[in-house]
Amino acid sequence: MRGDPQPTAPTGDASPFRFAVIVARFNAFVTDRLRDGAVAALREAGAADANVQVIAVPGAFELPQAARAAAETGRFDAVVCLGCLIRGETPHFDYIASAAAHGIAAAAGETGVPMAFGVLTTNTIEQATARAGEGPDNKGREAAAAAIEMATLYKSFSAATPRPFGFRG
Ligand code: INI
Repeated sequence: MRGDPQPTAPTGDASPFRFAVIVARFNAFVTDRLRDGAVAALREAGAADANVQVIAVPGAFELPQAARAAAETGRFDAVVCLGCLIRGETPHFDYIASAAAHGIAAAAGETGVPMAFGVLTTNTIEQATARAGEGPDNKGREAAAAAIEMATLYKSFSAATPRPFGFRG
């Protein structure tokens, strides 16, 4: 229903997959908590520690570059991108936010590796910290759940038997 919080994504089974968790250091007091939420969610869903690689980058602007480079190694089934932009803190908030969102979407489309967008874009520090606390409201957790769901979906595509066009049943 409109206005309701997003439904919790199915947790899924992360055990078959390898994840890159790419974290911007800018606003680390928030992004460290997003990272912790994402890693916890992946572990809770069965990902082995050896299959979760955390990669730091300077800021949100660098997320797409690193996400693409990670995907192109062929070593990851999904990439989780984490960052934090707070509007009052930068005159180029909109440019960085747009570059991050479009860059990550383009990298996912062009590499064929699903990428989750866990980049906070808030007006205040309070709004950012509220989305990076412990528990289900942590947007790093939400991004990790999206990555698991998308990796599972892509795996189902590769396992699917091709059917002739128009086949039903
Ligand atoms: N990067 C962020 O991740 N969040 C910000 O709020 C931010 N501000 O305020 O400028 C920020 N800037 C750095 C940017 O992402 C790049 O790292 C930098 O421009 C070097 O390319």
